[in-house]
Amino acid sequence: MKRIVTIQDISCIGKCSLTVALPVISAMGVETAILPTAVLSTHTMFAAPAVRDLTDLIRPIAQHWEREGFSFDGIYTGYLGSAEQIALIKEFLTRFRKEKTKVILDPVMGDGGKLYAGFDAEFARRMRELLPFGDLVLPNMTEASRLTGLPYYEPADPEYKEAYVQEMLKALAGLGAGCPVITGVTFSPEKIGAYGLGPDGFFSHFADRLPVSYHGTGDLFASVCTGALARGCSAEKSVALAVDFTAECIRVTMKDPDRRRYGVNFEEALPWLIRKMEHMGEISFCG
Ligand code: PXL
Repeated sequence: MKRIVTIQDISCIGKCSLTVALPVISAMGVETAILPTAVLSTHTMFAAPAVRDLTDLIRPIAQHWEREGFSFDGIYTGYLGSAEQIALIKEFLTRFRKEKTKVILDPVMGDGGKLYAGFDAEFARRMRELLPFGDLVLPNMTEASRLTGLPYYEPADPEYKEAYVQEMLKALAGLGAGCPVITGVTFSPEKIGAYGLGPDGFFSHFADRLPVSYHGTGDLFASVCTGALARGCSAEKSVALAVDFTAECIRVTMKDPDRRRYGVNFEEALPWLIRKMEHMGEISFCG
């Protein structure tokens, strides 16, 4: 069985970061080790969460794992709370990234053109330094714009065209990102998906767009990509599965009259993901 480690916070309520990554990647048949960077009562879209920062524990955990000789087939980083944590993650990647290790970077910083609470331009500059470690880099448009310095446009803006998305991807690749994939890309009211730049050129995958937006879908997306890559899928197939699963989670959530105002009902869609995986390859998961 493959083993990955995911490095991000625990938001106790809010359905994001580790409370999404751990169940989803485990359900995909991949051992999921965690390196929690902080514990928050909720994610930061709620007002004034209680926070315990765990920056001081990152290096001792890494040192212990090194003494024990643990290794990882994948390393997936998500929300990081400070420039200091980014520096420690760089150190971690340098220690634990081996020839066959896939590194999945989700440079969580913002959405809708704005940075999340607590982040600034300096943080974005430091996040840029992680890009050369990434085999699959998964920003949304807001994050891609902050990483590259290119302007942010809303899908309704006339400048938001396929050529703009491609320019953003080339700029990310120019900063060293292995296979940049921008999430939440949309060129029509009916479809939304992901657009990437791999070794064979541009690729994209879209699903039906529902007239809603939920927090935590970026974390779901990155988790499915991580599980699929660990199970031997190509970046393209992993991204397509992640787009379809995210859309399925939103569909399921919309049907729930008691749905939360945060997060999606991914738990109810996990059987869909497992069924889908069974159909993706006879011999190995992604043959
Ligand atoms: O979903 C990304 C995320 C993860 N962790 C924390 C967050 C956010 C986004 O706001 O606040 C703590």
